[in-house]
Amino acid sequence: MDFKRITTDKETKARAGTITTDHGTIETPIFMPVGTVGSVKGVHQRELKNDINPDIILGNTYHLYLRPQTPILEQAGGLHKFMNWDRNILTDSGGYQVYSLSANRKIKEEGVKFRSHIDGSYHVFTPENVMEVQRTIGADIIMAFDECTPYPCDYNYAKRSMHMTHRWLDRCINHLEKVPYKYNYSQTFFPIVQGSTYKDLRQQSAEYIANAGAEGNAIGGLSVGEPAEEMYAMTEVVCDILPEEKPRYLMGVGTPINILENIALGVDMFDCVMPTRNARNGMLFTAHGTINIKNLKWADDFSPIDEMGITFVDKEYTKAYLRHLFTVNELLGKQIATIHNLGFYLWLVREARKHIIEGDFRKWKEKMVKQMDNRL
Ligand code: PRF
Repeated sequence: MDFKRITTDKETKARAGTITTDHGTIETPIFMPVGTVGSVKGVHQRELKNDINPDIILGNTYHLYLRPQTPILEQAGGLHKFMNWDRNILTDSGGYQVYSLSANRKIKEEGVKFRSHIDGSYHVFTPENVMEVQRTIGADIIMAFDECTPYPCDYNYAKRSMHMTHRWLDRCINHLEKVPYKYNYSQTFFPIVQGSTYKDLRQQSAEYIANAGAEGNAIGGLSVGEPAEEMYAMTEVVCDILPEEKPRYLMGVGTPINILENIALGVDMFDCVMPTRNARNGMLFTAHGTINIKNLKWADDFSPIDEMGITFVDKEYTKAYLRHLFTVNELLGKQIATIHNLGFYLWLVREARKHIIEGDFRKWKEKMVKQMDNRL
């Protein structure tokens, strides 16, 4: 993997760059649509590519390990082939989903024992087996196995957990050396900073992670319910320590405003279920604020979904029609809203990149943050 910084903003810490892997070049900052179980929910790969056009999407080790399971992915020749996606994929390690979804999880030094949220069956994730599963899934970027602490989190728990995440990191790295790539392209490994909302722990963790010398680094444990100001404070502390010549990935963030604020702090990569999940509940993100398309006020609004939108749905359908689809619970409504929201998120990061390169990112960001903080 190769990361090139094209521009570093003079007024903020924002960067514009490119990440190149065997599956192509990713322009950063980037938002990665979430394709948890090997599909970006409700979106054809063809629409994803032609209309939304992200350079990279995200998959989840936890879900893919449970279904279709690794032997099927191996027979398919990896997730790219299985789902017919020839651009980049990043897989999360399960170090978050196992805590948020599974039942009866027991966290020990060895790993996490948990029960599947699907059928209650017992499983164990260790740093070692999670690396093997990620080799088999075959994403271009694979993540360390970590513990994402909840918010709020007692200081002593956060500290013990952070040290365990660091020991798990060493085990991930040792094991990866023993397990070769499965397919004819390489994989890049990203470790994850933890430390809850404690500045000293975040500093310690960022130093440990930076020392691991990986090709890119991630920030975990944020956007778990803490106030946005605390998240930004932690991102700032960590970005000051993580090497500037390597990409930084802030996991599971967030709202359009969160994304712009964190880009300003030096983050290059984001993922979040918000544009896809909220779309399925009728929430649309636009440059002028959020819309709840189910509201009565849209019933006779025959204007396009989003005059400024970049995807075909924005101009081909009206708000009144989309509201109707939600009212009668038609699948198509969720699909249209998902394409709109992902198109908007990708537009937002591309605009951010353009303004970083042009040198007026701070001013543009301030205007956008104000504008997007509305309910329409
Ligand atoms: N760890 C991992 N994945 C994650 C997170 C984390 O802390 C988060 C936190 N917002 C989202 N996804 N492995």
